[in-house]
Amino acid sequence: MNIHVPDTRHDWSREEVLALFDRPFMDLVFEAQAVHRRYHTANEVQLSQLLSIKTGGCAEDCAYCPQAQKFAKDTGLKASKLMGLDAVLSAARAAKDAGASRFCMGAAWTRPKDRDLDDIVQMVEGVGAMGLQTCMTLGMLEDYQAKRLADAGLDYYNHNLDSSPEYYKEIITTRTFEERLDTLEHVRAAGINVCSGGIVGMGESRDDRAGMIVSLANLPQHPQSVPINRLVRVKGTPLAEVQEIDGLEFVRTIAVARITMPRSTVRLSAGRETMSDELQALCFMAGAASIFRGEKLLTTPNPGEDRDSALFEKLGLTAA
Ligand code: SAM
Ligand code: DTB
Ligand code: SF4
Repeated sequence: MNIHVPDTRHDWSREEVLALFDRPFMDLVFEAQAVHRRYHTANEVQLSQLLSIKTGGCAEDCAYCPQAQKFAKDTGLKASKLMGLDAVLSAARAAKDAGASRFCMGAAWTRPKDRDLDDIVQMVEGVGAMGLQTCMTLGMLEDYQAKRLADAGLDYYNHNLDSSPEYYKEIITTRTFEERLDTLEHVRAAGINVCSGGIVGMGESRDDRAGMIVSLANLPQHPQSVPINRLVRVKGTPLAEVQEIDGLEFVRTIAVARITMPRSTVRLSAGRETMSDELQALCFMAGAASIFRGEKLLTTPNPGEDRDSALFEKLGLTAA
């Protein structure tokens, strides 16, 4: 089947997106790479670095997440308080020296308290002053909180839809899909770039993966950044033993995100630690153009500098 993909649409049906998923693999990946080259620089991959500025002890019950307090006795993850400004700035400086262009700070909160935002604003200003792009992921945001972050110069806010509206309910019971959409609306209205994607490999169906992409692609504006995470199965979380998603199905998900949101940067996010070079190469072929660098994501391992520079060298990729 040949689907004509015009510039930027916001009226995708689940059937259409499923039809993309159903295409012969080579056709799908070829088209994804063609779309990629129309709007983005070929062979260039943007490097972000994560820092968990407040780890664990979270009141939400996201079944994938090692930071939920509910699973702490099984994961053994220790909660910590919000990091101090100096420690955050020195981590950011090290990330910049190592080649990152964006610094993403994550907190295991349902939502930030207003008094936390005073500290957060200083972090945004300090990291931004180093010439790094700034990203925060702090949970749900009210409109006035988003405006404060925008005034501080925050470049991106990450808040994932995580799955389809239906499967979301199987994964998180403490807050709703609609609340997620409200936060994205507040971020967008404040003029901050939206970073929103999801996780695949949580036991969802292809229909759910299509539903997640439809929800992202039919937002009033496509998120500027779309992270596609492959579940990191953490011992002690309810999803620790779930069947791992087939690698080629993961590549298909990246390709479909690429085609449906042509101007967005699709990010090959969590899950690279257990991926072969070949699987990552297919993800780049399918239009992924951003990764997290460094040895750690928020709490789980990531490939690290040596493996990544060897991979970039082998593939002729350049870091941006
Ligand atoms: N607490 C905030 C929130 O949930 O919005 C921000 C931090 S939270 C850890 C950020 C995102 O990390 C989640 O939305 C989820 O998509 C991703 N994530 C968490 N645990 C993961 C895992 N085990 N594998 C893959 N992605 C994960
Ligand atoms: C996103 O989509 N993936 C990143 C970032 N946004 C915050 C987080 C991945 C977390 C993986 C599990 C961990 O290291 O705790
Ligand atoms: Fe808390 Fe975020 Fe983890 Fe959910 S994903 S448990 S909100 S830290």
